[in-house]
Amino acid sequence: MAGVGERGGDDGMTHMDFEALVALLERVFVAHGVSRANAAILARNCAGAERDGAASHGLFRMAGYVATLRSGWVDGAAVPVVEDAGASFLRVDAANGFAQPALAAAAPLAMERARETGACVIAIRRSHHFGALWPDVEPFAEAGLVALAMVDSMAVVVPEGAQRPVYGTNPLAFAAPRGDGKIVVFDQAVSVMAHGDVQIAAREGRALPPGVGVDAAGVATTDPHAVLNGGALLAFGGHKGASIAMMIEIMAAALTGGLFSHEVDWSAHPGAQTPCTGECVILIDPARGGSGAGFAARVEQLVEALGEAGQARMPGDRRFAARERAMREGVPVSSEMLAGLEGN
Ligand code: NDP
Ligand code: PYC
Repeated sequence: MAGVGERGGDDGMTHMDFEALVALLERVFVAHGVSRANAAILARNCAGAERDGAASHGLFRMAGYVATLRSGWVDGAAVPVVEDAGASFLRVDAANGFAQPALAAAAPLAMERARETGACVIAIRRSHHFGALWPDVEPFAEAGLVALAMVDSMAVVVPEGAQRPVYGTNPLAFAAPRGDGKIVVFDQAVSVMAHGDVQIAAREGRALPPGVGVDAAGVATTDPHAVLNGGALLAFGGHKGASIAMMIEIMAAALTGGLFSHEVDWSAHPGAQTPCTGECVILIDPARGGSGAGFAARVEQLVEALGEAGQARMPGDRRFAARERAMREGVPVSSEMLAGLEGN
């Protein structure tokens, strides 16, 4: 039976009020040892991905969070420590906790510093990131700043010409203000497909499109199981994407003091799925640039030019449309998923 804030449908889906979904996920996190403060951040992040139709990092991930917490690999109650490393540089020790609470701890001071000095680097180490990256940049752009975020993950991407995976699926997200209080935003893995989407394809018995990955012998395959069991993903754009993967390893790990994707070793923690690596976020105050207060208008001009040239869809458009629909009609959640979450 549908509970408070829920509406059952004929299709076996319950349309949940977003805040009710956040509250449910918070309860799951807290039940598995996450502090209330951290649970509030992680629950909003995961529910937000589901609301936005970003299935690879939505509710599907809850089982992985729970298994990881049970394994003792991550500290859900970690208290991040923000260290002042210079006028435009904050270091954050996430203390083997999740990256999002570490970013939240640094964000107010980082925004202040970006406005005071023109920019601020947030270098987070010893952090677990298991979510979508756009929530780490969107709020900054909504506040008028340009934001770039990078995370390394676990070695599942084979470098161009190499024999084994070294890079993570390393997402890169960017957001900037445009006219009318809107923002431009993109968020993409460096692999042709996110590892989460390969897992979903495997679970649903779907083949992968050609060009996504290789099997354990390095031979191209469309079998998601072959990619997941000893195979590897390819970087988008061949050597060009691989170089971006390398940059993200350097920025998110070497610069922050976190681990490279290939250094993640969770073998002593069966069930662990959240890579403990690092995250680098760079904030820029666009008012310091040559367009000054006209920056957002300049971005809008670019968006208009893209539209006039025939680009019908901007990155973020699909998610924003899904978000609007879900806020109006509720977030669709399958009965099976809902039962699992309610049973913790
Ligand atoms: P997608 O390939 O689905 O999308 C990448 C970006 O391209 C999005 O901004 C998307 O916008 C945009 N886009 C897609 N199609 C078009 C189009 N036709 N025209 C214009 N723009 C388009 O994302 P990925 O599979 O690469 O990544 C999925 C998620 O996985 C991301 O949120 C990422 O952060 C997360 N991830 C997290 C990792 C971690 O370590 N925490 C590791 C790897 C991935 P829109 O969103 O509106 O569709
Ligand atoms: O989907 O590639 C992925 C991923 C890795 C870590 C979290 N998500």
